[in-house]
Amino acid sequence: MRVQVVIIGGGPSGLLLGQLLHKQGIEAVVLERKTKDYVLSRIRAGVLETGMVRMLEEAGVAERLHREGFVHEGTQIAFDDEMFHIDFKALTGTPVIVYGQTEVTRDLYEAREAAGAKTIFEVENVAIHGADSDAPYVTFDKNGTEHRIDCDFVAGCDGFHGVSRQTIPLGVRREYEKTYPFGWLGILSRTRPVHDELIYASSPRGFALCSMRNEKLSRYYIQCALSDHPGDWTDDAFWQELKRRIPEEVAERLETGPSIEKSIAPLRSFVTEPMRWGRLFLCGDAAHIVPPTGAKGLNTAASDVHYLYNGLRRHYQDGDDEGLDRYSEQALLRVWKAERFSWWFSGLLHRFPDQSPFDLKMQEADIAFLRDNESQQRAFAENYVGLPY
Ligand code: FAS
Ligand code: PHB
Repeated sequence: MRVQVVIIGGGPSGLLLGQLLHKQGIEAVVLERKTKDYVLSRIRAGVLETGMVRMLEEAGVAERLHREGFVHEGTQIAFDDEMFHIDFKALTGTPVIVYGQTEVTRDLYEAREAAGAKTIFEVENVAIHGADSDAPYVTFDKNGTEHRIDCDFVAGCDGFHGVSRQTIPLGVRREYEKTYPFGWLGILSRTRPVHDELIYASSPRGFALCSMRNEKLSRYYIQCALSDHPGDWTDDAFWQELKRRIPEEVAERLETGPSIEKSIAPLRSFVTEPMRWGRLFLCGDAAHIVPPTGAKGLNTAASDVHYLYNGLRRHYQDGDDEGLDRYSEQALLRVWKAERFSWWFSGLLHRFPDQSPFDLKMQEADIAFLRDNESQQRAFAENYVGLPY
């Protein structure tokens, strides 16, 4: 088998890239380790930057997003029993859209199937060969048979635990990592969201986030110990802890109910450089990870896809390789700004085990400065709604 581009990974990065390439007549096959149902069972991001929305519109998969997504013109920041609003629309002219990553992925799969584009699920032992040559190819096992696909390029969209990043030799790769001494315990519940905007809350007991998927589906997170397991938390214990971390007047109107999903995500900042090695290009979580505080994970994957898609399009349509040659440098410029914002916002709102009283005073002063200073709010809003591509 031969295609122009092999895309490893059938998450949002791989599917968005595949859909954009398909619309330009560039043939790509997606190799996915899991089943489609498994991919769609993962509950992850919830907030889309305008840039990502534009990418989904360009891919022709934004119709349901615009019908069912929630336009949010700002967010709430709560600390102790106080809460203030940051007005994205007034400060930047731009909103964000709340629409779950699961739905984005579902829309992309539906479009891919409608287009008759090839996705191979439940592949095993994927290996990339000759990435630093002019004739790369990918091998994988499916139902006990080894297969080979020859191609022009390989897009590594296989997430943090994938094979693509590991294919780049250690002597070539530079990795930067910061781990956080806590995780996020998240639940999904068929309850009415407690507020019509997201609430990012900092309290002496730790961070909490009140989010949503629709008018009857809420998504909540609380900072938890790395040693915690979802089974350690009953629904009631979660609700009681969440109420302790958000302002009293909000807690009083919190609608509780059974969790339909409960999981813990570790927090990590991670970047690998370069994001290209020969004819292998890394996209999304395969190249970088952010703590979810700033809602940048999925959205930074989208800007990687924007750069790579346009580089490939110009290669095939204009014989121009500048976009591909500049891909890593261009993508990393935006990646590091997303890393910085996510790291800063996580440091602002979470409680760290080794924090000194002085550190706490700095956090309080930082939050108060964000509350009181318009230029700080504008800088926050510009980062949150998404820096330019
Ligand atoms: P993904 O990891 O989504 O997709 C990679 C795909 O590649 C997967 O389907 C995987 O099965 C497949 N794969 C892996 N290895 C393979 C192989 N060898 N062969 C074939 N296929 C392979 N971001 C936010 O903005 N907000 C959040 O709240 C948030 N919560 C998160 C919670 C968790 C637990 C995780 C892990 C991430 C979270 N993220 C969040 C970040 C997340 O949304 C990612 O940024 C987003 O999924 C990136 O998409 P992809 O790059 O496609 O990677
Ligand atoms: C979510 O709704 O899952 C969500 C929203 C904003 C974040 C992280 C997660 O920063």
